[in-house]
Amino acid sequence: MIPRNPHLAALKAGYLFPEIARRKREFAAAHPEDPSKPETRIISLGVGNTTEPVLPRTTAGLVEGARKLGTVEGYSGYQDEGLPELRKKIAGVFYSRSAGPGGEGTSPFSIDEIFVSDGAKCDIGRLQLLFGSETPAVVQDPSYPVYVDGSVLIGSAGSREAGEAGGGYGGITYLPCTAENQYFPDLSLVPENSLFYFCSPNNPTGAAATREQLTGMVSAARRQGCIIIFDAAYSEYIRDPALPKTIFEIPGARECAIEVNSFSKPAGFTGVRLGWTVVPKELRYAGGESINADWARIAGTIFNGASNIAQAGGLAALSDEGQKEIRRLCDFYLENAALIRSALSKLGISSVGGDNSPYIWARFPGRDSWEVFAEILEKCRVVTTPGSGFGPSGQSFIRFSAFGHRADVEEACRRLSFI
Ligand code: PGU
Repeated sequence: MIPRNPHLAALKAGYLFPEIARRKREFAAAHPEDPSKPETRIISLGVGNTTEPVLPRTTAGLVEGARKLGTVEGYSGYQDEGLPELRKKIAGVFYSRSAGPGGEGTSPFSIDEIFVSDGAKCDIGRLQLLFGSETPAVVQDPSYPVYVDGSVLIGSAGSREAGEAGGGYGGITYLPCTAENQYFPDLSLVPENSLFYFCSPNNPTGAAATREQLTGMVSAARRQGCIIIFDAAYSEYIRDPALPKTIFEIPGARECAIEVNSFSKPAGFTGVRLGWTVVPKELRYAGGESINADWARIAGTIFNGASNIAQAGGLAALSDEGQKEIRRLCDFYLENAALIRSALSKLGISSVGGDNSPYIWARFPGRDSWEVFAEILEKCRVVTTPGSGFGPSGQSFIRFSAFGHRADVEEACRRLSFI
């Protein structure tokens, strides 16, 4: 018989979000909802899954994309790195300094530096193939669990405290991001020649890094020979104009950063599946080889491109009208976030986030996160995410997601007074 991949054994028991879904199912089975009593209905502010319908211009793009497939002239097959028009549009809309809504100033990126994907999570998994198991990984603690789990799967297993030396495997370093450091890590702890996963606006803390912080991070990465994997999945939630929306606003980032992004959270594409990754041509390995060329090789070998229907929807979402829709959708969720923060504050529970991100990070000093999760589920019938699921520094925190129908969020806020 064939042995199990040993890296699978190094993973923590289950992925965080299915574990939450399991506990919710268990609770629902023990406490069935009574349709005549709305207060018994379970409301989910757990997994960050969008809830509002895709808006009209974007929907029309999806429909048109499907319709074209049914015609001889409009039919298309494999797209590999993505529709050239979409890659050009992404380069123009997200990376031109001069671009306003729908505008495409001169992009610093050519279309062969923009790779369209089926989502940021999928690309984070595939990106790890570029570097192999000997490369140390560094993560913000707390952080989106895919960075750690993906690194474990590739063989970087075994974690160590920040600053400690590794051995054999690359190792994973956790950089605490706590109230004491305003949720931004101590960059002096970043090990040399490591892969630095960084998410801003952050999941789960909601912290959006400032230009000064990111400038410090780019210089630290260049000094230390690191590559930053910058996850900008929530960049469209940034409302403070002083905050950078992409790592490529920082001079020098082209030599040390890869950026992943997604249509999931801004356009409601969590189920449609569409994202992109930017791999600048300047990026090199220690031996001088091109990382961009290898990424094209990997994409061509184990990925056959995003759905052409999703890409037609993405193109529509980036039209002038589509971008207004994105803004509207993000504003709606940010209003939810404000309601949640205000409800928590009235209860004397301190929280951060929610102003430039759809997550609220609430502190329950001295408590175990899973215990608070269970208490909120039992007393309020509201599903949340326990902070400890995002890393050791998440202990005693709860993440509230602002993705929900307005009436559900209002009802959840009302019920929070039961804790
Ligand atoms: N990057 C970050 C930082 C995320 O929080 C998420 C989703 C993704 C990427 C995924 O992007 P896609 O383009 O849709 O692949 N985070 C959600 C969903 C949970 C999950 O397992 O992906 C969350 O609740 O954290």
